Amino acid sequence: MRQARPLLALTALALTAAATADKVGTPVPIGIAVAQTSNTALLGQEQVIGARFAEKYINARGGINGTPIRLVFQDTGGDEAGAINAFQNLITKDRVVGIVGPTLSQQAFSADPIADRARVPVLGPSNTAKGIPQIGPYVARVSAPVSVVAPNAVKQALKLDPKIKRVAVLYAQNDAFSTSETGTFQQTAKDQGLTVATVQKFLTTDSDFTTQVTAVLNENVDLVIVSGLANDGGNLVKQLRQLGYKGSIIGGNGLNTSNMFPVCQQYCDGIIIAQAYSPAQPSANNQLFVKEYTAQYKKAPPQFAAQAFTGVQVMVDALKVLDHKKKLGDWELADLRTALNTQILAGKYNTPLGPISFDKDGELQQQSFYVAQIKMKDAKTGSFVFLK
Ligand code: 1QQ
Repeated sequence: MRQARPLLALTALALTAAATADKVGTPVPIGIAVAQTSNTALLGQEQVIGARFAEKYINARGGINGTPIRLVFQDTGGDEAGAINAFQNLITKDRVVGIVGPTLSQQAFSADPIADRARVPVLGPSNTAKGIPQIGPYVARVSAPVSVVAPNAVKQALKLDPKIKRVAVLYAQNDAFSTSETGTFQQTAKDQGLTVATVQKFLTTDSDFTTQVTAVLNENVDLVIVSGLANDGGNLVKQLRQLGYKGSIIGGNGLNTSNMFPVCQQYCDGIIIAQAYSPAQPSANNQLFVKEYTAQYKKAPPQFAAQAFTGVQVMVDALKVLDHKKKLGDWELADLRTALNTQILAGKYNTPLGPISFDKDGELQQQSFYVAQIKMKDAKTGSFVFLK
């Protein structure tokens, strides 16, 4: 009983705060819930950079019609519990108007329903599994689904090597994105007339892939397709090469970061990865974004940074419209969250991804997709080279 008292007091305090502070804060708080720790941070780090850059870029241009934005970061870590905790903090403690996050689809299927029930709009910056926008009316995404992005990699691999016939497909069975993406890869391979010689499973927590690699080598395939995350995927590619695999390799979206280079080192060389973003996308908005990003970070923006930037931009563009109807500081927070969700889905946006909009479910409508290939200079340094 003695231990329960401070808890009760805290709860009472929190309730009082929620009851009184129901107007929208200024600067306007926007939540960013991505992985800043765990292996998933290999992917989340680029999202932190993209979001931070958006905050600076947008506030330098007057924020929301003169009112600055303030990003509130909550680390999701790499699992569902971390994402749920981050979302709950953003919704009830930080009182954000909307959330850009989480990093993984696996996390989104657990955390997004919480925001949906609280009527807080969520924009997935990198959730590409089938079914994400269908989680609920408050869930949309700026990351195109695997069904649209992944087939481009297979077509490009066949362009580079038209003799490819036999394929091995591997995927992380404990990850929602990986199981979704492998479905698309396997279907695309069949549609392209390829033989799926073997399908191998692993876990995102695995580090030894001897069993899977041996099975692949036994099948004499000329293409291997990997759906996993950055650390497991990087180690898998490395062990494939070390044990003698010489053919083509496609990596899925979970391998789509230069933060994987320290994992697979020189063995990353040649991996083909489909892209939902290209620095060469010709819109004026993207070219200005690329120019300023490159000036600050001395390299072109990677996909996850561009998508996180886009998530923040979409929230801000929608808030600008609402602010014209009624000054943001005069809105009740709950009303603004609901209006923001409606406005996000109604708008058209000129972003680094090109012109985008959403369908009624919150699914992204985007026009152009790309494919890149990793080129390693040595064991440490490499780059993504966009293919024609
Ligand atoms: C998802 C993904 C991740 C690999 C992106 C970080 O696409 O979980 O949906």
